[in-house]
Amino acid sequence: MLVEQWLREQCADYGWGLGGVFRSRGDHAWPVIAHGPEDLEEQLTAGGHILPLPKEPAALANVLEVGIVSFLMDRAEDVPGATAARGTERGYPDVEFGGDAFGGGFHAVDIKVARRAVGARGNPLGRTQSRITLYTGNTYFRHPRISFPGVMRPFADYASHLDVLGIYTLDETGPGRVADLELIVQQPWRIASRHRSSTTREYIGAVDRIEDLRAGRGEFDTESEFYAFWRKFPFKTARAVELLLAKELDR
Ligand SMILES: [Ca+2]
Repeated sequence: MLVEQWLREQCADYGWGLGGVFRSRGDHAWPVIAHGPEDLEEQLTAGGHILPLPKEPAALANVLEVGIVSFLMDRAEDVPGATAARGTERGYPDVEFGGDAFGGGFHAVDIKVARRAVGARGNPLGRTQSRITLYTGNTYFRHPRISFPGVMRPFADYASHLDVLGIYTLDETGPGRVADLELIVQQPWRIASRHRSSTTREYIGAVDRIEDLRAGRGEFDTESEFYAFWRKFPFKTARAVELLLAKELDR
């Protein structure tokens, strides 16, 4: 079974389902009897148990990522002969899958969450508000045979790399903040641009038109062209790389 295909099938079933932050103290009579998920949500909201999720993009993205990773790990548990392991908070990847079910080897899966850009009147502009970051360019990606802190194994040891993109519209009114969540599964090189995603950090950026992300229509014709371009890109040398080099030179 191909991981990419499996991920697409799971993501098609994903419902956001996080309605806010739960606060244990509320203001209502006990016991609470609910007749279904909507009724429960209504009663919890009216009873003062639900606080809104943060609107700040990085914070909200983090909550979304945790939800998506947990969902995929649960799904992998149901697949005989599959393994799943969660990555570190700031490392790469967010989760890795392995086992005979996926053809052996390890598969890196990273979750990237992006907000839809909207115009002044709330009209969708068909692109993400900022470019999705595909990789940090000057560490594990630049030196694929080296083990870096926070990275589960050297980049080149993965049989495949896949991204799950979560594209949403910010909902200012609801406590869940997320509307129209769309999940897209792509190989990173297929949605890569030739632009950085940050002017200050060493980040490789994706194309920003949502239609292109959906179709896997990036700015490179082949995977090797993508790697050649971005591994030659004049990023700053990372501190972790300097330390590794110094250690080698002083041996
Ligand atoms: Ca991520």
